[in-house]
Amino acid sequence: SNRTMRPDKNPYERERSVYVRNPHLDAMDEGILYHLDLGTKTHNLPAMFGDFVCVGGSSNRMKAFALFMHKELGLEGDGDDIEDICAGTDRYCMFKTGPVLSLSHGMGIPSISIMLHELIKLLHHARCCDVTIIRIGTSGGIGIAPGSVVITDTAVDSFFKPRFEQVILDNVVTRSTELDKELATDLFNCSREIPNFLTLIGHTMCTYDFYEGRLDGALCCFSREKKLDYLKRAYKAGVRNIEMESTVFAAMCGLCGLRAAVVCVTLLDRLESDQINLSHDVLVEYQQRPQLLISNFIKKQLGLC
Ligand code: R2B
Ligand code: URA
Repeated sequence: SNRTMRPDKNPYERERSVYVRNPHLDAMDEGILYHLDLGTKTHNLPAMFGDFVCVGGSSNRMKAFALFMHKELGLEGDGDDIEDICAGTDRYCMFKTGPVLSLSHGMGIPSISIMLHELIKLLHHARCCDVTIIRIGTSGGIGIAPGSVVITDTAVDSFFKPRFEQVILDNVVTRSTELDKELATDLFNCSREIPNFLTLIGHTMCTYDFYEGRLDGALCCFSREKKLDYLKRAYKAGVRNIEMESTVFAAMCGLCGLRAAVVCVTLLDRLESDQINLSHDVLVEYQQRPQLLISNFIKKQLGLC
């Protein structure tokens, strides 16, 4: 395999396989990854190996990240000819630059969950070991300056609990949402070398909707005071930002043996406002912050800096 050594890792630690936890899969004669437009019979999946997987909501941003990594890793060419591996579908996009796979996941729990099922099967078919997966995204901050980057230690639900409730048939199954603490610490240590913006470790709250907890949606049935009271309780419980994918991401990666992290920039302080009124340029620069941190981390892991 073209797996790279993590220089700071105990070499005797067993490689972590990617587990699919589904006894039916082995009996299937072909594995079709429908929303990625890939399959075991049509593609040589082991050749698409990736040590690092980075996922994020928007397809353009994940393409930009792939091009940025191409440059940062000093790969040949300008990367302009980089191809979308999932070009046959417009549900998600996927790019590979060196050992880094960059994928989009859309917005919200259902969208990222569909992508993760297929990505995890892809990593399984590709016989990947020791995969590090990082979600780089945007979020709303609580009590921190806009533009700060939050590395999630634990993803929590709207009740500030580290759990994800998945409806399976007509049962509710509760899954844990702990993330890899060592990876979060490694990332935080990397951030110390990037002085341009504040990075911190905190809990991330994952909601089922963008607008229902805000004052600026099409529907709202609570007062500004009630909203602030809730967000202050969230802050007290250790929550520093809000987004819409972290709980299911943490739960699925945890169950399937992927070392996972969530790194999101905050676009506003939700204690101050709900409307995102950043200029296009500032928004673009903010969204590059998690990318900068992750590229630094990956280069370190590869022994390139
Ligand atoms: C953060 O930003 C998106 C909504 O604007 C959503 O995907 C998320 O989690
Ligand atoms: N993304 C979210 O989920 N919430 C915000 O407030 C901003 C971005």
